[in-house]
Amino acid sequence: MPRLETTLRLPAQDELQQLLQGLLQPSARIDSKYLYDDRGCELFTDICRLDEYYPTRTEAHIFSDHRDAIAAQLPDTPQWIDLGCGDCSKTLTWLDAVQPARVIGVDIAGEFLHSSMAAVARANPELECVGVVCDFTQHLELQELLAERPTNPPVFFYPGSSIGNFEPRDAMRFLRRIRALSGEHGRLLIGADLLKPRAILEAAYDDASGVTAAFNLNILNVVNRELGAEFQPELFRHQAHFDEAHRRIEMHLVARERHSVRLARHTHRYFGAGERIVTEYSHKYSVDEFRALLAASGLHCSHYWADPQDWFGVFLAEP
Ligand code: AVJ
Repeated sequence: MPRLETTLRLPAQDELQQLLQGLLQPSARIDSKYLYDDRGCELFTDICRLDEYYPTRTEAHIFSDHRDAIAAQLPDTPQWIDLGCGDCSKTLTWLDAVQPARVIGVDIAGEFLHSSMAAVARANPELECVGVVCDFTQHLELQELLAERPTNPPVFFYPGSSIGNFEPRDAMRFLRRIRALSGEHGRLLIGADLLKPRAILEAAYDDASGVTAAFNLNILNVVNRELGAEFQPELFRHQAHFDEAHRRIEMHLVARERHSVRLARHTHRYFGAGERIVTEYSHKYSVDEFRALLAASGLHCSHYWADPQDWFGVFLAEP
């Protein structure tokens, strides 16, 4: 059986305080991590299969077209760290080419992580598998674990353009953390969604069949559960728009009519008609901008791969 380490008790009291504080700001916010409860993970899987949602499919093509060339640039028998591994399906496609000494799956969803690591271990009896449960966007505490195998450099695998969820300053903080854990021979293999015409971007985040709308609205059910709040999802509608100035898709929930929501004991918030809650940013980069972000984080981009349309970029970076 794989090892499972839990470095976070969730949901911690201070996280719930943060959630509440975000909802009480003049411009209300819910952290996008609350999108991913069980139902949210299911809906996100559905999103990845939508015609309009190109990132997952495009990245998968880049990976399968260049798998051996990418693997050839990685250190031998690395420790493969899948950040936000989910069901570990992306990692499974790399095992043959990379031959890692062990796989470390990191995710915030503990039970899910345990069963997916168990499945990886079952299919690869020789492979050492470790699951680490934590909110790695806040606390990536892997130094002790990595130090158990000092001769196997880490390869951090961060696909899917999840980096786009961070605002650039936080992205840099996170990448610096990865750099600090990399040692001399560590590498980062990361996927980033690239700038493209607004219509394509907006359709990807507001699909015709309404899956993304359901995904966004589901966050209110999560908040209701976590906080004991009383949001009525039907009083909000999904909106996604590309903010040119910040170069990001913003997902909002827009109040359909004025109403007041109980958030917690003795705490209500009034929403005017048209007032918004920001639920997710998804930043888009040019290749040069993303290289610059890596550089500002102390990481040098040594190789880069893209699809023929330049819609999505895969970057390999080293300290
Ligand atoms: C998983 C964060 C990369 O930003 O494209 C998909 C999440 N939100 N549709 C993204 C998402 C709405 C996705 N990431």
